[in-house]
Amino acid sequence: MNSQRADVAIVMGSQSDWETMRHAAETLEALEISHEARIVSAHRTPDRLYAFARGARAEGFRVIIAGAGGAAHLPGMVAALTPLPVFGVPVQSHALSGQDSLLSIVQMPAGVPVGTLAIGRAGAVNAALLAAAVLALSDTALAGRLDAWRAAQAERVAERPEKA
Ligand code: RP5
Repeated sequence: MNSQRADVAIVMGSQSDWETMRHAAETLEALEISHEARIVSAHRTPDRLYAFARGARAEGFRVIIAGAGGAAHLPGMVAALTPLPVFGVPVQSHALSGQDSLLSIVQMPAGVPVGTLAIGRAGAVNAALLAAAVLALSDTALAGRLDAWRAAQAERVAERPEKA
């Protein structure tokens, strides 16, 4: 195992996905969870995909967040190749507003699960929060930070709407 290992791998199909997937990275940073982001394309770099997914557990990753758009095969292929939990983020595509991404990721066959999140930023943030919840099961300090994050979120919600 690499001594520089990170708990969470964030993989994405293209540089263009970073604008969405950075929200997962920022949420993990806010919770002080170690993570590493990589571009791994199911279609353009299939050998890289195979090597990453096959080696992810040995690299020390504990959870994988995979984001892709369009014909979004990355999360499902990663899940087929690793026993680690995989959370899929459908990136909003130009042609079909991410509905193609969502359906490509969510309709996995029984036996190969991908926890599929919402399209776009909300999905990226929530994938990070789910990764945090998984890791917090065996990390009481992180569980405390996650509780504090949720409390701060609640605190920011006004009881009444501001009227113009
Ligand atoms: C997918 O194709 C990527 O995940 C990305 O969302 C989409 C478009 O990629 P680019 O053409 O912008 O590189 O593989």
